[in-house]
Amino acid sequence: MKISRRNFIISSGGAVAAALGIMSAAPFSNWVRPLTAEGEESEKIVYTFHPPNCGGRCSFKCTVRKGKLVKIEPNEWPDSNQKKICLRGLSEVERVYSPDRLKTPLKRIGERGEGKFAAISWDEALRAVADKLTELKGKYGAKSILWSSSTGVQYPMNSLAALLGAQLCTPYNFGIDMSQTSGQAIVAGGSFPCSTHEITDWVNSNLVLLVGNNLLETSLTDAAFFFEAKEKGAKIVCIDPVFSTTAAKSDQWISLRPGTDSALYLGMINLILTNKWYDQEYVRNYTSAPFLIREDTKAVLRNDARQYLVWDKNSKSAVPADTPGILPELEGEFTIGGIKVKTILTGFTEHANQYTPVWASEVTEIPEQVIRDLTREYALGGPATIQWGLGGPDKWYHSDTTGRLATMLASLTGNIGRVGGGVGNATEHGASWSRVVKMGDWTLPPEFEAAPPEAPLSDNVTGKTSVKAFFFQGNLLHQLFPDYNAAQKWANSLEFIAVVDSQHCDSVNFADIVLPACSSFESEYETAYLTNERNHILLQQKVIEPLFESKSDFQIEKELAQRLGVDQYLPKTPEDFARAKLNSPDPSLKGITLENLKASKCVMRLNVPNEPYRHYMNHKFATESTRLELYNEVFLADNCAFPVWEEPNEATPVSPLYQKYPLMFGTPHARFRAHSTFSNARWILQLNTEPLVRINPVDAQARGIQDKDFVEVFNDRGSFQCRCQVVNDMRPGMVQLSEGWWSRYFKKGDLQELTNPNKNPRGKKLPFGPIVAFLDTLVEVKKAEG
Ligand SMILES: Nc1nc2c(c(=O)[nH]1)N[C@H]1C(S)=C(S)[C@@H](COP(=O)(O)OP(=O)(O)OC[C@H]3O[C@@H](n4cnc5c(=O)[nH]c(N)nc54)[C@H](O)[C@@H]3O)O[C@H]1N2
Ligand SMILES: Nc1nc2c(c(=O)[nH]1)N[C@H]1C(S)=C(S)[C@@H](COP(=O)(O)OP(=O)(O)OC[C@H]3O[C@@H](n4cnc5c(=O)[nH]c(N)nc54)[C@H](O)[C@@H]3O)O[C@H]1N2
Ligand code: SF4
Ligand SMILES: [Mo]
Repeated sequence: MKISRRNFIISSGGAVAAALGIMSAAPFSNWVRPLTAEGEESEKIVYTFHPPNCGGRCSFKCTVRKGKLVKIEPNEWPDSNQKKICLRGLSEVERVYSPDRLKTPLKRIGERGEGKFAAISWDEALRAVADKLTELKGKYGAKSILWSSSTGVQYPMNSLAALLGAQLCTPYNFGIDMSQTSGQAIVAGGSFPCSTHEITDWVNSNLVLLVGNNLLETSLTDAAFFFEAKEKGAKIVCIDPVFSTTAAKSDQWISLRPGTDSALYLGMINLILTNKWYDQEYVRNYTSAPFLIREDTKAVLRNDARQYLVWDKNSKSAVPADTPGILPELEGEFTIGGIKVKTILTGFTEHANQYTPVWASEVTEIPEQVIRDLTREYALGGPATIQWGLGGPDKWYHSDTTGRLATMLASLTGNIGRVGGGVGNATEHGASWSRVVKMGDWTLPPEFEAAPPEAPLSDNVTGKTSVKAFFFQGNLLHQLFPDYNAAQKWANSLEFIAVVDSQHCDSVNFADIVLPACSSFESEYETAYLTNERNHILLQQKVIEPLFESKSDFQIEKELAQRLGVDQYLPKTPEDFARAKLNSPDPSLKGITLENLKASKCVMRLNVPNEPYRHYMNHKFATESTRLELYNEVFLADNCAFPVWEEPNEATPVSPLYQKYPLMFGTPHARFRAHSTFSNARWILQLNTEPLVRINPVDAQARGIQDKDFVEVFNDRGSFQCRCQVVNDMRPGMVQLSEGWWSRYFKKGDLQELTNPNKNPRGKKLPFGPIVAFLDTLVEVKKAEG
């Protein structure tokens, strides 16, 4: 039965009822009965949490009737602000039973990528994996096995990687989401991601700058905090080449040429330095501004004891920066022992002279007056916070500089360590007390350790690493490798691939052996996994029995380990694992036990203050100087000790490719999915039916393209075909299609074929490593033939 959108709305009171109504024509009908059946012995309520990497982790109240999941509702939280759910969560009632579920272990019988498999028994599958891994380990060494898992996987089989000595690639080695954070760590120090203030602190800000951050679609569980801040008077400014959902709800939208956020920041820094809009006392005390740069070597001047020197106004001499009672000069040039030096602030001001607001306006295509007004408001109207997205400005060849500059802006204006200030990524619960709790862990004997990755995950395609086999949980090959054709070629060259997933996602097609995992609602064990998010500890429980022949990741790891003879080192049950995580002296965990969690509907608040979490309030920074560093010698050889403007690697009019491929290709995150997860959720596909590549009317007209035409999007790396959507909310010169669509929804090809694999060599010096520049991509579009 096909239901029109109108019928869909008329025939139902709410999304769940509607969806269930539709399903009444489907085989599920016998388990969707009126709720009067409540109280029947066969019905029970189970609490759990939802794990996809949407930035959420909502707590769920699930109704199970006769062993089937029939209803999902938001659970109550101790902190009622957190009680949330979204359409994707509700849609799990259908997706859990999806025809795309992997039902049995599979053995590949066709070519890699072809998707031809034969069902085999668990014993055969596990034996095949264990034998192959043992063989390759013997032949090439354990490092030849690459081990990894998609984001959102609650039980990465990292222990088994360690027991084997395989190369373990964690999200820190993916080259995503940490690019600006790397830049931030260079200025502010530390290896701590997302070092900013909890979003609930925005109510204390006068200005919130959302830079390429579409939180109203990508951090749905934070939407209420956005509106609360706005109601309390924070001015919200959204900087985005697209009039996004978030831009539409902000107080001001500033459109810019994609990939030019650094130029905007440099223009702002120019204005702040030349107008002396910086916070003098803050800059003197907490930043490297008064330190001295040697004219000869460009190094920062230090004494023999490696102490940083400043010019003391009182004694008119160079003294260590932390000498009590001194008044460090912020600006000026001096000669010390025959060496000419100038303060970092003076050097920075001279450096920034080239980045005038007129220049910034030309590069970013933001009107000059807008840059001037924004800068004045940011510098003088604080507290203000810069909140970057992990999609927009983070996935470019030079995104580290973008994060560095944002952090320097906050440093100059005293917005780090100030209530209502901050810089970083608070959305997707990036900043909360949860991030600083020291959880316990399951420990293995010290002789077992996974090997560190030889390269960032996607660099393996160069063939220069020793990898011969790839074992992963999830959709890595499709999601985390740019230039999908090159990734496939590499995958085809490997001796062995095993994939563990609950759904038949694209990466599964490359596996030699496929192991069917449970969904997050299923387990062999009453207690599944535990997580620490949003200032709470959440527990995942068995809601229903494993469907088909699926097994939990825990069970798969255990049974594989048995065949490899190392299972004695693993926890016996997931409950042991959860208890190990709670076994920590951290006072925030006091009183939080599995028993208490179960009695508390699987969600307990950490023992943490009610105040929003705020990083750096003590103004102690984990840099070498313990200050915010405005000049980074580590980049002297790269000619960017002070950050410089660099055009994007590919997506710029100055690229030689631009003549052939004049459109910048954005792949934002969709509210309908978490990456590729929910691509196949049939309830959601009724609202978001197919990939529609977005194109501006100017570019569409120039190519004779009309709304809903089938188009081909292509570059030298690959192509895809799907329908287009002609839209007015996006600048000309770019096209956009949300990432994560499974290949089968395209008429031909896949968007991931087009994305840019080039990596900035500077990336090797970054605290979180090289960056995958997904957005730094040029394409052309034409009407598809046929
Ligand atoms: N619904 C949903 N939520 C998610 C996810 C999901 O897949 N679906 N994924 C989660 C994860 S892991 C991540 S990393 C985050 C990502 O979440 P976001 O950071 O919000 O990422 P995007 O939606 O990719 O991009 C945000 C905005 O950046 C704009 N943009 C593109 N290029 C530029 C640029 O050069 N400069 C600027 N200023 N803006 C630009 C885009 O138009 C877009 O509106 O979302 C998380 N939340
Ligand atoms: N072009 C482009 N590509 C991008 C991005 C972009 O902006 N543009 N964004 C990137 C970003 S920021 C991110 S974070 C990544 C996300 O990419 P991934 O980390 O791969 O996340 P998903 O696409 O959600 O895929 C999760 C897969 O794991 C499976 N899975 C989920 N839970 C479990 C579990 O518990 N056990 C097992 N065995 N399997 C499970 C799901 O069924 C699904 O197939 O995508 C990246 N790719
Ligand atoms: S998909 Fe994310 S936001 Fe939606 S219910 Fe699940 S955890 Fe919550
Ligand atoms: Mo991400």
